Amino acid sequence: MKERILTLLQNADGFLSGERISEQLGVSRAAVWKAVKKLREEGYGIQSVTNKGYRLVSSPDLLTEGELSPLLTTACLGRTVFSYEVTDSTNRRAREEADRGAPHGSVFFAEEQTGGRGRLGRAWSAPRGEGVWMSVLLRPKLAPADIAQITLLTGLAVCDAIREVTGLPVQIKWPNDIVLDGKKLVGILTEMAAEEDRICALVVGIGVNVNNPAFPEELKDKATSLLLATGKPVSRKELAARILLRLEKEYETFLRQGANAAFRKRYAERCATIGSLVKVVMGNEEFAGTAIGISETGALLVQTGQGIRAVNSGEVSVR
Ligand code: BT5
Repeated sequence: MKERILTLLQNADGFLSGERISEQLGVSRAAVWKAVKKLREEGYGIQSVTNKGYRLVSSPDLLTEGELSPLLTTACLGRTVFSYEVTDSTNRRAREEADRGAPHGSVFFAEEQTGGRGRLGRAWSAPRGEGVWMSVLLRPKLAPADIAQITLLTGLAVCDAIREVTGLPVQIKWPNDIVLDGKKLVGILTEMAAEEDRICALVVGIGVNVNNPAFPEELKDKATSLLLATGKPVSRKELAARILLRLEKEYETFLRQGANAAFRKRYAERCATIGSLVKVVMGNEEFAGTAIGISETGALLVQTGQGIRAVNSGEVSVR
């Protein structure tokens, strides 16, 4: 009901009388008034003038279907939206809904995550309303080995989307971070549900620090946000719409061409790790070298004194 009134107001050219709304939706004037009150509580600016009716004057920066869909230009990603005020982790929610049959391209947003996840059981800080905390459900016809590439192409998509919206020279830190001046702005967590050698569902979790005014003590020196970098608030819904468009393009190109030379070149141009001296820790082993590129399977290629090593996983730090 509330959503239907919002759509009417969004599409109206000026004022819409309470009578028209109640007629169109087949509900009482009192019900219209109650829904308008609820929308105002959510942050919508709705003007009401006697004898004229209601007019939408401003909308909050919410990651909901109603706010996102007018901005979306994708064919598929974000056409089904799940929005939560508070949840533990959008990645967990996405996996749950994937089991219940949610379609390819579904997107899960939370205003706040109480159990946001990073890799290897690490935690992701996701305070209320400050970032884009989202997960995208993909149902690709790919082998589990291709999952690394999905993380890389997501990094490239998010990096380009942030550059387009803010103009900031953000860069990728292989494999799953986006950084600005050496501080972490975005983390990506790709998880999958696979059966034998087939991926059933892939959940791509993306956490972007957007309007965080500050960070907890333990993150203060290593994290940053778009607000801290630009000095002004950035629209989360516009950024989310742009990320989805870029991600859809990268994903479709990957399905057609794989991680071909053109992709690897574009990735290298955006990647702060490539061209740097790095230290790699893989299990008990530790070595240093110069990162020179990525392989066709998404591994980081490191030139060492003993030749080129391909790093599939492990901790890589820029020296
Ligand atoms: C990541 O892990 O960077 C992946 C983060 C993915 C988060 C998204 S949010 C939506 C979706 N739902 C989820 O539950 N997760 C995804 P990793 O590379 O392991 O980095 C984790 C480390 O980053 C932590 O141990 C902290 O040191 C640091 N960290 C935590 N929160 C941060 C934040 N908001 N900004 C910058 N750094 C942070």
